Amino acid sequence: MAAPPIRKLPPNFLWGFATASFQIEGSTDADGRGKSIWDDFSRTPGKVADGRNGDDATNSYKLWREDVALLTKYGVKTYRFSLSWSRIIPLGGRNDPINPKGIEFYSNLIDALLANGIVPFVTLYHWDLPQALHDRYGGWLNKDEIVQDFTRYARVCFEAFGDRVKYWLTVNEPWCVSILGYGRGVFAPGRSSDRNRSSEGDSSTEPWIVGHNVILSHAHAVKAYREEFKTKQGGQIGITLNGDWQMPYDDSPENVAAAQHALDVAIGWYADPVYLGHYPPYLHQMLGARLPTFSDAEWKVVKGSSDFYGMNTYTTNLCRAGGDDEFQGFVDYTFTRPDGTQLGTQAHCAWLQDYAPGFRSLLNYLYKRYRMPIYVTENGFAVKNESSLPRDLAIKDTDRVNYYRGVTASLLSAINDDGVDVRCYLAWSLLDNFEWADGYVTRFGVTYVDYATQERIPKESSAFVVKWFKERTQPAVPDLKLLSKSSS
Ligand code: GBH
Repeated sequence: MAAPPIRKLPPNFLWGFATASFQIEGSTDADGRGKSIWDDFSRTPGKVADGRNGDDATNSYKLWREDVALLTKYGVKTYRFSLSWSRIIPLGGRNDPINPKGIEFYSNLIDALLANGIVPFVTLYHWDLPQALHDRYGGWLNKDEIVQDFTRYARVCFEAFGDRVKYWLTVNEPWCVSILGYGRGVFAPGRSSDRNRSSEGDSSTEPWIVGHNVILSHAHAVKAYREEFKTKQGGQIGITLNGDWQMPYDDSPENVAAAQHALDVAIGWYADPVYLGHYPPYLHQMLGARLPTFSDAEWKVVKGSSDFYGMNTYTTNLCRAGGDDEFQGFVDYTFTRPDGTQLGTQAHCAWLQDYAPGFRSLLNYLYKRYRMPIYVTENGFAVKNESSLPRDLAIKDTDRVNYYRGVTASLLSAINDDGVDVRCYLAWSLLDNFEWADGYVTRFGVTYVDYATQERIPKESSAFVVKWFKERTQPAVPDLKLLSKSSS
């Protein structure tokens, strides 16, 4: 009997891989780049697990042509990367000079992608704030300054690249920017009330202020795009939020409520203002006067300030009421079910297990609540102990293949059976890279990076993802005009 026909993805579905500037570029002092808050933070002993930093990363500032060749070989439709603010405006501010070399670097990358039929999907901010803005006025803590400086930076990028870039993300994962940078203090700039970790910071107020300021900065960048560029350039712009599926530990009412509280703090904190025009009631209840407020004029800018829902997701948590972690909404996360079994295969990071049904549930939840087309802008898995294996074994990344097999099946069901409007799927990541506070030991790439030589070697997961999407979408079409230009 003939095999049933393969179920397709919608026409024009975008798929590909994602990266971020500080995680791959290296060359932190090349061509007039200014410092970012991750430069010195990652060089400070104790901040990064393996004691390494972002000075080299995957050397993509120098090897970007190899990265484009790899993407071309894979045959992706799109590539998501982020711009380094401090390469483009080394001191970051609205009156500071633009660095032509920074513009040139990204301009060449964009041309090379287009020449190979790859749609550039560009993030403006993936955590590498110019150090000068932090030193000058406290960076994200200072609303009036950061909103203006971020909006000007965004304008410079729309002006320089918007003729060729039609997909923009303003900020990547504001929960991480706020909570990890200004609450737990595990990410740059490393502020926290925990005096073992940081000499400065107030974890009870700063993360909520930073989150608020990120929302407003994002919204003003979108307003600038819509008013000054969109008609001419015709692109789309939005924010992308981290958020894992939160499942009640059991069906007790307090744990069912806990799962919703976890969603409210991880996702609703940002998504409710941007898509619905208010903060989640639970956030008001939890924070009282510590939750900053928007004026009516600000709400007008914030509400509706995203053309799509940008979704980064990795795992599912089982949620139980209680615990003292405000940053999780006073909800305890576990992977251990009431019967003692594990939710799924454990990754190298403690926070990640493979549970594909959660991916489908999250898509359904977000689509029902926010009613926006969804772009999955990150999703991936770090195989346990991958770095301790010789590379010919590491590239046989069966746990990662299984992870992608599960989520792609969930993706297809969400689209075809549940009617969720998903238009893009980006796997994290194109390459193993600088995994922030985890250093280089945790690997998320579908391509292995041998850090001694910077050689890139496709893992089995890349073959799985590529084949799966190629069978369900139309091929990428090179821009022949640009092809001759970029090869000359
Ligand atoms: C993404 O964040 C990032 O955008 C990307 O740069 C990164 O490389 C990738 O994931 C893989 O980590 O409670 O301190 O243990 C994913 C969202 C949210 C995952 C916070 C880890 C737990 C942090 N992250 N979460 S902690």
